[in-house]
Amino acid sequence: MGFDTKAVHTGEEPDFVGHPSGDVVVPIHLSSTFARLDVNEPTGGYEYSRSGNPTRFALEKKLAAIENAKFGLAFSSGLAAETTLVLSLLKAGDHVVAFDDLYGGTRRLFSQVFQERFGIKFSYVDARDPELISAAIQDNTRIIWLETPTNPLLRLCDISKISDIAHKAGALVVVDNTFASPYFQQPIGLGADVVVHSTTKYINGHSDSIGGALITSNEELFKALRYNQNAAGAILSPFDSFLVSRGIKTLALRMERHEKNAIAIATYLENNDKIEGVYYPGLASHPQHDLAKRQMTGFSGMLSFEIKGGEREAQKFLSNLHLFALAESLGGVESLIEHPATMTHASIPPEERRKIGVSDALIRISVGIENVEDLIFDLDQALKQI
Ligand code: P1T
Repeated sequence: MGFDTKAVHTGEEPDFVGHPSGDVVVPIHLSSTFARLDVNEPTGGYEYSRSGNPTRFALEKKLAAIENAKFGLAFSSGLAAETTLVLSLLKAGDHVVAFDDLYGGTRRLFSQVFQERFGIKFSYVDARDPELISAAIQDNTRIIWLETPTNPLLRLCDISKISDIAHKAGALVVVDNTFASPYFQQPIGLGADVVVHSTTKYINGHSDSIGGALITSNEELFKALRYNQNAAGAILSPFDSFLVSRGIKTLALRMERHEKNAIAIATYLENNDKIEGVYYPGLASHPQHDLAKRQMTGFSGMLSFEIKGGEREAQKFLSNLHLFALAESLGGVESLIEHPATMTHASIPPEERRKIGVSDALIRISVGIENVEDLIFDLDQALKQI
């Protein structure tokens, strides 16, 4: 079945037995608990909505289907999904090798919470070079944690190559697939063990729900994740589960438009003399363009660039915009723009940021699905004023 067909139908097949009304959209089951006829057995298969809820389960089935995997789990945020994954797989003394360019909140969770307070160790390496991953692996390395493309520098890493290295060393591979979305990249098929999503972004796509997901085809792993999802309790609500299911139905259409607009904007920026460098995997000038073509089926709608000058010019440019909202987050239908050094990545110490390459002149755009001429007009008038 094609991606777009699964996105519309999976998890929401009309069920004339369970719901004789024949709903073509999964109902929002708000009940926090479920009555039973017999003390020994939950009659309808559900007990309590933290452990299982029909609306959430429908979404979880859809999430697995669109990643071409077996099992999906939905959480109350991307970071809640990440926390549950760490709780499920790691203990004090374990070691993780992570891409050095990660969402700032992920690095904060790793460094400030799990390393400082729970004794789990993290090494950050430039995963563009798989040799650096090999070199960082220790006897106690349990996870290789990747984002590709990365937030905010749009760097890529080779999922299959790194999966081979990790599996030989007995480590699992986690890929945060938020920036590509399952429409353009499916890491499980490339060898990854678990996919992480902030469903807040492309998957929901309308900037009106915070959520996260874990997806795997490994049954043993799934059971551990399901156990800890219930034990720790950071589940997605029934109403948000409905919203995310609805969002997924248009994911294929939205991603096509996000990409088309992003290519046009990246090309415009690359030819503007007030811009120093444009980071977008769809540009032939991107150093990993070939890997992007091999590993992804499209380049998505995220890009970043350096404005000539520095923080002052960046801030002036941002305040000149009318159509782009100056806001954190990404992946919604509306275009957003932000300054990573003071916004999404402010929690990373400045010297660490500089080491990775997140400069004070860096600006990140989440290209929406508006008319691209309007978007370029807005960027152009804002650049002309600095
Ligand atoms: O915000 P939340 O749903 O908890 O997801 C965290 C998260 C995880 N992974 C990636 C790649 C992300 O980009 C995020 C959230 N990022 C932003 C809010 C942002 O503006 O970059």
